Amino acid sequence: MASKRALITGISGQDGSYLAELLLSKGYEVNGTIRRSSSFNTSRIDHLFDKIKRHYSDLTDSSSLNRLIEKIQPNEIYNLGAQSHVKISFDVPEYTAETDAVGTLRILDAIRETGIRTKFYQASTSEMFGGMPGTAPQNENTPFHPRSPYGAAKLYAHWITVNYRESYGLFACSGILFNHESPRRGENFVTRKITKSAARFVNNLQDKLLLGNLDAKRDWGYAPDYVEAMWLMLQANKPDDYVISTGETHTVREFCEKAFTEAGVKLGWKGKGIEEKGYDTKTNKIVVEVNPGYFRPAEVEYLLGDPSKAGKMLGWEPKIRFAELVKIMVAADIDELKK
Ligand code: NAP
Ligand code: F7E
Repeated sequence: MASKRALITGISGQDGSYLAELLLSKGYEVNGTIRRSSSFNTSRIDHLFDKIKRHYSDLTDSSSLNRLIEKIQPNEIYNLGAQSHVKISFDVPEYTAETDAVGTLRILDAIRETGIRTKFYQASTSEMFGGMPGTAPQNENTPFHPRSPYGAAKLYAHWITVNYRESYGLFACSGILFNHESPRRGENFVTRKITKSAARFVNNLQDKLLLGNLDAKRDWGYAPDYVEAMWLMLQANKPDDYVISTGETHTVREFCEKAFTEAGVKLGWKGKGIEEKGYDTKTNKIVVEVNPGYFRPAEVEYLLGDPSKAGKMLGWEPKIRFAELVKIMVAADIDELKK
């Protein structure tokens, strides 16, 4: 008999899959929501097929959420489901708000209405800070200034989580997580796009990598470390909000250099702005070009998190940092090609 029951929205995503593995290793009964799709969308959790319970649901559908919460009576709910792509949120702002903002309210209200005693984790994000000049390193007291429909929707979800904690005494935590990556990262996020391209480039499967803003700085951590922080938040004596990050920041350009170095190619750079190009210093072949199509209407230029509260209160710290993260991701993409 499992010790605790968990419900994870977005179990088929990067974090959902790692969190499911972590909770299974701790003896939980793991339930997760998946969406109906015309093509398979469960590749990250197929290896857990007979260990987890999967349920069709959607964050835009209150009745399915109410029914599931009532039926499962989870001890812990992790709300990881989201339209999580910042640039795409400018194209589908209303859907992003429905899923990421109102979807969170739907779960909180289902908990309140049913009166079920459950702990709640909200997947908040450093995008809520917006990386405004003079605010780094960002911590739990840094003012918010979202720069995208995604950031704005997540900020509503953050505050409604805090509000339901303060209004109704729910054990509800908001984890303000900075970017975290892994070999399971979606292929249209910049890190995975780069590591996959580096692997393909050295195998003569790809000629060029087209990127947007090379100067943006991110505090990139490792997803399996970050799902552990989610769990720790729900094991604390009292609910609270925490920044989770590595305390190290790098540009997209640096990520590129490191990834190509891992794949065996030393990159050099020439030109400025949209004319900037990355080239293979051995052959002079152009490898990276800037394509303004990847620019965003408003950019978050600089993120650097201060995770000291999580260190002090939860005993959490990142195990994997930038250099090792890039190494893990490039090695995984090279291995993938060998298969
Ligand atoms: P991800 O890989 O994009 O996974 C998102 C999950 O949400 C997927 O399972 C997706 O299902 C599901 N989903 C999308 N729309 C939904 C809807 N309408 N109803 C129900 N589920 C829906 O994201 P991630 O990187 O694992 O991130 C997990 C959570 O943390 C997200 O809320 C994200 O916004 C947040 N976050 C991520 C980071 C990061 O750096 N990774 C940092 C801070 C916060 P499909 O598989 O069917 O698409
Ligand atoms: O962009 C720049 C881009 O899409 C990172 C999500 O998980 O983390 C993620 O959001 C940076 C940006 O992640 C390309 O302009 C350059 O400055 O990998 P990304 P993100 O927008 O930081 C936060 C914490 C979340 O919560 C989100 O859910 O890289 N960039 N060239 C590019 N970005 C992409 N995607 N593609 C490019 O070609």
